[in-house]
Amino acid sequence: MPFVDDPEHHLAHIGWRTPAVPLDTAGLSCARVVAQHRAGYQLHDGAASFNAHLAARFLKRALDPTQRPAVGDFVLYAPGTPPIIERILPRRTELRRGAAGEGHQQQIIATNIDAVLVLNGLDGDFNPARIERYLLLIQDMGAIPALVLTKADKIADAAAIAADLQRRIPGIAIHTINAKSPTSIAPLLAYLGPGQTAVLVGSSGVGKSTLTNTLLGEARQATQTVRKHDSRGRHTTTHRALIQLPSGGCLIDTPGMRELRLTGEENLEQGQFADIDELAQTCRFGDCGHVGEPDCAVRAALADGRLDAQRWRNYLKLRDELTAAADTLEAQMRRKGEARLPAKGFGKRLGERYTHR
Ligand SMILES: Nc1nc2c(ncn2[C@@H]2O[C@H](COP(=O)(O)OP(=O)(O)OP(=O)(O)O)[C@@H](O)[C@H]2O)c(=O)[nH]1
Ligand SMILES: [Mg+2]
Ligand SMILES: [Zn+2]
Repeated sequence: MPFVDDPEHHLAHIGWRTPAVPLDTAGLSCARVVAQHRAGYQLHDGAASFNAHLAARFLKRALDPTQRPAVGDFVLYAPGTPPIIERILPRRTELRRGAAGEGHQQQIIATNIDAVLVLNGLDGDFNPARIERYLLLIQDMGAIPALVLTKADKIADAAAIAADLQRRIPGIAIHTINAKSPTSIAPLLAYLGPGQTAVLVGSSGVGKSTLTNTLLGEARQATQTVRKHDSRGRHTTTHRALIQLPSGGCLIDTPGMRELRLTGEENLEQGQFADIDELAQTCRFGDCGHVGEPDCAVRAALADGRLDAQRWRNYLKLRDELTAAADTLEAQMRRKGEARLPAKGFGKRLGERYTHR
């Protein structure tokens, strides 16, 4: 970590946690990326926000987009008109998703975050399979995942739905809220103390910006009603924005994601699906396909209700998708001549493990 001169401790107000040590940063200053839009980058140094441009090397077309500055990054910039972003400081954490298209495989959603709050609406948006997909993506990134069920004020049995869901995703905190009510959202402040950064993710219309505004205590982010017939949002938020909260924490509001692709580095053997993997290992045949073989532990668990049928179907779907994504990622790295395994170190073994489909 390079040393950063922050005599006034301003950076602490924008989520900087390493003790600032005055030393040579070769005429560069430090700030955090708080927004990125068509017009360029917006930085904040804890005292004020300002626009900045990227140094030429970040603009090379061949550059992997994950190596460009992203919202949440601490960067070193050369002061001037305009300020020029020269370097990205090492990221504490990164939230990535798979990217559509041929070229590059992954996309950064946010960096240097401590908690990922996954929002799901208790209206027509409610979707446990999508929640499991989000949790899989977050699993090994080093931030705490938590689930936020919004619009609890719109239905009668919110607590029962949350309890059901908790059985499906044990070990993950679930908060059931009305995003418009300051008292209702108070438990979320636990993720947003001084120095902490949390990111809000979820489909359009779930209430990410509504929650942001309630945490802020003012209507800064635009919000819009959802479509009546299917509860879908209207893609109101168009770029990611890091916002300082009165609680001392930082919150990143994001645009609703249309599609949530796996990166290819996720791990189905550990985490929320570990029980299924364990179960499958007790089938009589080591290569059991779980489709009618004798002494199949998975079929037995499905039959007596120990394994939820919808959860099993989602597992199979995610497994197939993960196999394909891992293959693509591996091929891409081979093409680029990169010998290293993906960050989470999973791609190689995946093909071997899940060949029996
Ligand atoms: N009753 C109720 N309405 C909510 C709640 N949360 C959000 N809403 C409403 O849902 C609509 C969509 O909320 P937004 O905050 O714009 O949703 P978003 O997740 O930011 O959507 P995008 O920016 O499009 O991704 C608005 O009309 C909000 O008032 C809630 O907990 N209860
Ligand atoms: Mg929004
Ligand atoms: Zn089996």
